[in-house]
Amino acid sequence: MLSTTVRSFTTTSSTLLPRIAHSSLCAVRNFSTRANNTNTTNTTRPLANSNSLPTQTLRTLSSTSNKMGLTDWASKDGSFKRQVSSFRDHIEPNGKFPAEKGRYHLYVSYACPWAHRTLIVRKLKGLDDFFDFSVVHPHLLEGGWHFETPEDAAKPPAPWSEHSNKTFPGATADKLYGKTHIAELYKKAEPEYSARFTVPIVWDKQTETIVSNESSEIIRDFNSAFNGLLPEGSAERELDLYPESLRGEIDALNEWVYDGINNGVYKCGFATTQEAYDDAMDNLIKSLDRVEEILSDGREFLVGGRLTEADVRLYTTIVRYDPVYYVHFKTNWGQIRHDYPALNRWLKNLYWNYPAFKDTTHFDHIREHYFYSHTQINPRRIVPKGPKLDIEPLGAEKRKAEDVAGSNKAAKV
Ligand SMILES: N[C@@H](CCC(=O)N[C@@H](CS)C(=O)NCC(=O)O)C(=O)O
Repeated sequence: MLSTTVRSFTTTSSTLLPRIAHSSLCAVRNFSTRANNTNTTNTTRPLANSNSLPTQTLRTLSSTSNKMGLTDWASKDGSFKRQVSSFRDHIEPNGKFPAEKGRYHLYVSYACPWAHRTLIVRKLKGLDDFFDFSVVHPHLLEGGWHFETPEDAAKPPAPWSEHSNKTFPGATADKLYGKTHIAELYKKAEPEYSARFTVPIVWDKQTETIVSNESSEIIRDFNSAFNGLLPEGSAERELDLYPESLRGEIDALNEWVYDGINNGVYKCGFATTQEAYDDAMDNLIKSLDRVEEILSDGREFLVGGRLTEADVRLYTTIVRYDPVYYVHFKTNWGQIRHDYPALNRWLKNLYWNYPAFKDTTHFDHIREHYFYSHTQINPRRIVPKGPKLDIEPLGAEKRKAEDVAGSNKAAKV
């Protein structure tokens, strides 16, 4: 099933933060500018949305970050600045962290769009048997992301009826150590670590440390590092989400999609001044229009007539857009399903036709996380009911067209 799925990606088809301490804001601001603009950087190893600062410098970037509250995400001018990731090593065939079956573990939140990227690529590349993953509870509370206890996780899943900070269907214990919080893993890896405790994390079981907490780089490692261990000729081994010939185009697209859309929705939602919100919204609207224009020729994938990381990176934001961002982050210029027909078609195709996308998309975690966790935006923690459909079924446009035709006919009679 997966093989067929993966194979069809490669055929050409055109038919179709951060709790940043105020004292460290300056440093972060400088770093973020560079981090957000480096998608096009290509040296010997392609860098993805990363910067070239030494890992150690990045890791000790802020000495007081986590003493700040969950809501201290905006800078003094009211705009949101995402923290630069600190752990920037790579899994690579003959590197410090070689590709080996069973050696690594992935820590994710099903709610988080950055972690979601890693789950999609893990599935697409057929890496399920290569490493397992642990899933945090969707409520991001004062102590950061937390796990179910091993005792709770061992119980049969209870029907979920209320907001429970202890258990949630699909959340797991920390499968490696039974720790209660993601923060403990950061401290284990680097006792001096004092920036935010983010997911995703790739953990090396052998040296008991974090390999990387930067999703854009993790997905590139997953894309290529294990190829030599995958069956020769298999669709998963052949699948290349970052092909050499398309790198320039993918990097260029990633750069404005990251700034305007992926991080753009957060900039809208976490803005604390009208001006910062307006700027972020203008950029978001412009960027969504630009994607809509690209997809309006009916293409199935963003770049090169094949599935690439550009689709993966855009998908994890767009699939959250109508259910969450439109309301919670006030990105209400338009809804994907009603106002961006080409983007909606592209989204539905990935979700419904490719299990790696659908099976890793957990709307219950997504909704519960954002509305419950961000009390600076939603102080009463009320989780809205809608929309009626998290995502429209395939063929909805066709049915809508028929409905329109029907009502036109009725009007004439
Ligand atoms: N640069 C990181 C960003 C990851 C990130 O910001 N993750 C958020 C969840 S969506 C997080 O873990 N936040 C926890 C916190 O800031 O305390 C990546 O792309 O991997």
